Amino acid sequence: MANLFVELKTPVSGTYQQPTGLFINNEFVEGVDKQTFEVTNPTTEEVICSVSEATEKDVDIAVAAARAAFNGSWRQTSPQQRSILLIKLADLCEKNTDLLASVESLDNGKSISLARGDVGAVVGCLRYYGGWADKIEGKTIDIAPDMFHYTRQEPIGVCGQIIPWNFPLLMLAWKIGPALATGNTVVMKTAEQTPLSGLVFARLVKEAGFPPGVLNIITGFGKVAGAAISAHMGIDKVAFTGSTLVGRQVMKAAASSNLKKVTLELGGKSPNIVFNDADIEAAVSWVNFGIYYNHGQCCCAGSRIYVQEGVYDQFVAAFKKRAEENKVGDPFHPETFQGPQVSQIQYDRIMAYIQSGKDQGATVETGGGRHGEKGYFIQPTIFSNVTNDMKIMQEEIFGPVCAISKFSTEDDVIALGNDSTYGLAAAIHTKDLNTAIRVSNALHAGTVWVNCYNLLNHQLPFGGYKESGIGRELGEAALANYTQTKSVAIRLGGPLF
Ligand code: TXE
Repeated sequence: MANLFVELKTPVSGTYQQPTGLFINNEFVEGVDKQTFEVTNPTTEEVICSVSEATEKDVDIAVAAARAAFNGSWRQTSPQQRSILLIKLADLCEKNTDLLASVESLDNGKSISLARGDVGAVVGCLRYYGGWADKIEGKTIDIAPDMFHYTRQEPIGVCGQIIPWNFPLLMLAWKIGPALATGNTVVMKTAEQTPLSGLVFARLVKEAGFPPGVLNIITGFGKVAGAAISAHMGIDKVAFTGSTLVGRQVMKAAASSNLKKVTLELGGKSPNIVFNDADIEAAVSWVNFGIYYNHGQCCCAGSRIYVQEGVYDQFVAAFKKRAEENKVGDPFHPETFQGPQVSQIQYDRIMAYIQSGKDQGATVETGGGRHGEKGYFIQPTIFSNVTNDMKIMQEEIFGPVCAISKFSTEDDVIALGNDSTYGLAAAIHTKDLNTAIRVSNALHAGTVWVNCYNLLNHQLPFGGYKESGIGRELGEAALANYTQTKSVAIRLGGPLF
């Protein structure tokens, strides 16, 4: 039997035991084929450790565990007990904030301050859905005096959940929170780039006292384990966050297998609009945060910046200065804002987009190259004089790169803002309430921020219009993704047919 723990060290939490197996039935186990893959530290480009690689056979085992728990122990767990378990898990995450955050920084490259923020959001999300667990209610519907009708909101069953690497722990919490609160069981596949924090989290799942099989966390590749989840006949629902390309594949696999329910949270190319009457200093600050937060690796990143002609020059000069002040470097340094991109592949993709911006004639205001010599670091980059047909204005770059363009009228910017296949988020900076409401109503986006950016909260639904996704995460809205309505009609007497 292989040792499925390895001793690792982080600059913040010191030495800890990192699990490396698949978490199935509350135990860490080797994959059936005993395959493993290497995990790379994006700051140093060195291998951190290897973890188990799940194959189709392991997905089968995890699904069987989740099915047994769904039919057995979890069904017998009352809603109030589910609530207590989720809140206990939140408490354990809070207690282990430094450990979880530092594993996240080590593996993903995000700064330790952002990683601590992520853990805080995980805690809030789990507590919030813990609060919902015993408030899932049906209705009585009065139809006829000799009948009694009511509805029940029942869990869907075994849920497959596939998450990306940009917010490894937070995406996990967003997905398991509503799924477990409503009585489902889960097979979660974390991203191959960032498997470590999910496995540390798995230890806390066991410590919190969840019955075996309720939450299984497996590590592996999308094309193998992810595809096996999407096509599995024993999975009743699949929830996916990732690229639009793979989102389509997940939906196709769901359709051609057992028509499992599908929710998708996909990419974005969100417009961030600055009007002439905006508080420019505040707008600069939010635009900077909107694009460079999490190194631009946000599905809702404000990557298309439209500035009205009266303040264009002033805004561009101030924004350039601000972007150049962002601290890029070692994620474990307390003042770092931007660490490395997650992987060599992402680094190369982003650099190719930067090159395409240069080739298509946009102006590089700042950045446009590598930062430092080692690690996947990219300079905060601003392109100005960008037109809507350019690749950098249309495609999701998912890095610290934004495109600025000038506009004249409100109608113009609404048309430009909506000229995208995506519709995840948008923002408006103005002091005029009428403008704020009119434009936010007109934009095709699932979230609109006014005079701020990236302020997500577990109480507020989040999700995409158009090709940015299907369904909503967070808030009460997410519960609908994980329940199905049963109508019950009881005859109280009356005539026979
Ligand atoms: O995403 P993938 P990648 C966007 C962003 C980024 C691009 C590529 O633009 O540059 O996608 O990133 C699993 N069946 N977003 O390649 O491949 C995979 O293992 C089932 C936006 O990393 O979509 C991982 O767990 N699953 C996004 C997850 O899908 C499959 C966040 C995401 O990987 C699979 C991430 C398959 N065939 C990237 N192939 C957001 N919305 O926030 C892969 N996966």
